[in-house]
Amino acid sequence: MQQTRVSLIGAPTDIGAGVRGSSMGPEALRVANIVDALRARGVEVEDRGNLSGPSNPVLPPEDGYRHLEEVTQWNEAVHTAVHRELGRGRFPMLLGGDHSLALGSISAVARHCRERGKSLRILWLDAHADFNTRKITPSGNIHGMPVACLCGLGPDPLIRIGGHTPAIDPSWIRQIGIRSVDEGEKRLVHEMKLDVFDMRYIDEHGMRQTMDRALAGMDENTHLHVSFDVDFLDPEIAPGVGTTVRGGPNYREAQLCMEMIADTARLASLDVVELNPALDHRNRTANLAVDLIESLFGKSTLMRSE
Ligand SMILES: [Mn+2]
Repeated sequence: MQQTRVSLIGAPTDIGAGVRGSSMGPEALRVANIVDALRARGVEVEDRGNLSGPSNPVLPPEDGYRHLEEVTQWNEAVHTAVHRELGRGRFPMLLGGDHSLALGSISAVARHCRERGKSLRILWLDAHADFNTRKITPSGNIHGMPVACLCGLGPDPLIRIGGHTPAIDPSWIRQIGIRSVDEGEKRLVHEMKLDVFDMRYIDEHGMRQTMDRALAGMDENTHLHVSFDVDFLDPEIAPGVGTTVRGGPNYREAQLCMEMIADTARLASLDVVELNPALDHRNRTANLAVDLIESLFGKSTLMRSE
């Protein structure tokens, strides 16, 4: 098997979030030894350092959006960087930053897949559906909108990133771990027929069956992208995020989720977002994120002989 070649891309901004601090996420992941952990998995790693962009002006919403211009600039930078790494045959790993950055990242992955005739599957690991729009958002924070924007519902500058609107088809997404959805958002998620495995589904069927279903139907031509919002995890194990919602996957469930993704051998790009060191305890959440990323790259907690 060809060696995986990962490029780390730091995007130190909290421009799309309501609570500040995820701008420190990339450095916390580096401090948690993400580079060495990946190398120990036999992965070739290059750290491309951090992208730069506008600072956070901390302004109220304007026409339903907070910081639209700044969010656009950050996402254009992310899009360019992610697309460039994919073109080099490398695995882009976006270290956020808040989840609005998935717009730039996933639009780049989708563009790459169009260019190469690949099909795309996106796993959205999150406590939230991130499917808000201007009309239904309570806050105007764009980190609650990236899935809607990717599906073509959002402000022009954001839905046009990558030059193809919509950037993706809703049928490519599987959302896992969802447990907090705003009222209007719920209706939209149903209208767009998003495939959602919420916590009730995971409680009733277990993580094993959830992942079996979420990963079903891929083949050797599928590019698998994971967008990992750290608030996916239960706050008991992952306190270092700005938007904790109790009742998320525990450590064992999260490990199984990551291991089953690794088993497919299709993972080709990753976002790690919303890690907020300002709210963390001794970098515990960053260490956990790195631990789970190791599992995504094939480190098994189980005694398997295979
Ligand atoms: Mn999110």
